[in-house]
Amino acid sequence: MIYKLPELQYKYDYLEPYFDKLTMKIHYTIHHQNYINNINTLIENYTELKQLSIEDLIANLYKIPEIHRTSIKNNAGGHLNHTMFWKILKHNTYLSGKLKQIIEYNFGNINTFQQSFEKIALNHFGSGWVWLIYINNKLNIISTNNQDNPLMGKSIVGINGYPLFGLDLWEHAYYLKYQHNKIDYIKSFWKILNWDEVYKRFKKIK
Ligand code: MN3
Repeated sequence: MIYKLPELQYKYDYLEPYFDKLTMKIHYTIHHQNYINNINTLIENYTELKQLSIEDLIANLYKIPEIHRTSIKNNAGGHLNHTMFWKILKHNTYLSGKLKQIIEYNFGNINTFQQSFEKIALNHFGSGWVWLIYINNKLNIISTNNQDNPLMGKSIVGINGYPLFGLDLWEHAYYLKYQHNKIDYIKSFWKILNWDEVYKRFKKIK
């Protein structure tokens, strides 16, 4: 399988004023494309890996010889994380139904949930992602380093769970518009989080 940049379902300026046009363009056409180019080069000589979907590839990292394991993990993670990220961004969607109930059940209320998410995101040191993960009716907020994804499993991210959504905490995701004001970037995410897509992910795993 040759991994390809997934089509963006909107224009680079669609997420304005929260995520700016130039950041989106660079993030999608340069950063995401680079992860894809790298992973395609890295797996060129591994016939058995070439047949795997990106999800299956990151769930089977232990099968990869150590010499290439970290670089495959980083670039496959980068591709998978960004593929999810573009899809979970949309204006004017709302949290409702069973997902709203389970968030309230786990965190008390939506406000507390959002504050916890923001705090973990803000306190994450260096590059990484913050996630809402689901396992057996339980939700957790975690942050991971670099391009690690919760689907890589406990041995890599310290906990098991399916990622319902994640926010990119790399400076390339926000620095042009927000500079050092990382908290403003994090808070802007709530304005464009696509709850409809998150609900689909929730229903798929439940
Ligand atoms: Mn990124």
